[in-house]
Amino acid sequence: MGGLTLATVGLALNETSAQAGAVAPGRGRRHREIVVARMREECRKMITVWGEGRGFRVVWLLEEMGLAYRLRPVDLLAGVEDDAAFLAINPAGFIPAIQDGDVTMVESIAIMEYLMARHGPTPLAPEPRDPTFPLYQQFLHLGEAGLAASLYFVSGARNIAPESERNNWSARQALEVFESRLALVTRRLATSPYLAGERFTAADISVTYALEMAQRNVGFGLGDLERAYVARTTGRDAYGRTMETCHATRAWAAEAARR
Ligand SMILES: N[C@@H](CCC(=O)N[C@@H](CS)C(=O)NCC(=O)O)C(=O)O
Repeated sequence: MGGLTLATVGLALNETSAQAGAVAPGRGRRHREIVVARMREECRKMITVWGEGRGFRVVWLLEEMGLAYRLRPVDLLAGVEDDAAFLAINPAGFIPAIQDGDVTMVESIAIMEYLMARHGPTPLAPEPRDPTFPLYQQFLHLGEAGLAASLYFVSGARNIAPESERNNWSARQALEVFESRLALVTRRLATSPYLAGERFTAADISVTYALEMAQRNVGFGLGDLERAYVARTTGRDAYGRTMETCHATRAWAAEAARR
């Protein structure tokens, strides 16, 4: 399932409109309008992901589940003050957000839980009575609350703060929190290929994103176990398709690789 950007949706509408005329020339404008209206309705029903960043997790999940979606870019670096459409979705101005019909949500992990519950069942989320459920649930949340949230502040200090603040007390504390939580991931990977158990789940999407963030944003050196794990999770077809769709993430990864 390839994601659509809004530009691609526009193109698809134009193509369909042209095709409608080409396939049924006799039926004319009215027929084309009906086809275009149907396409618009299909697009309206499609899940919209606003912004990359942690939105990458959401797109990866959608790709794994084979659900149709479109990605609406949000440029945090340019500033969102003038992006009225986005601020109407999330007045707090952070990404990602999703729209699914009448549902609007933020928080990448909550969004993943919602999508799997509403559009599942899926093997990406073990059932509560499954023996793998407790560790699945733990690592799904640890990926954000323990790892990525801490890294966010290390990254801000290292990449954005004035020189004198780059290694301040809070930045060091955030890095210590990240490293201590990472020890739980390392211990688990010593005995299991994936965090919940033998099978890839959404917990792996959550934690893999944080591990890639550690490498790309702060040049954190992962150990052998984590590196082998990231190679395993990012080797999936759905990850490849997600990278194709997420242009900003691709540019960010390429820039980090050059450094
Ligand atoms: N816990 C949130 C974190 C969201 C977050 O911090 N997003 C970053 C980009 S990945 C952002 O929008 N930062 C700008 C801001 O917080 O204003 C989640 O998992 O979605």
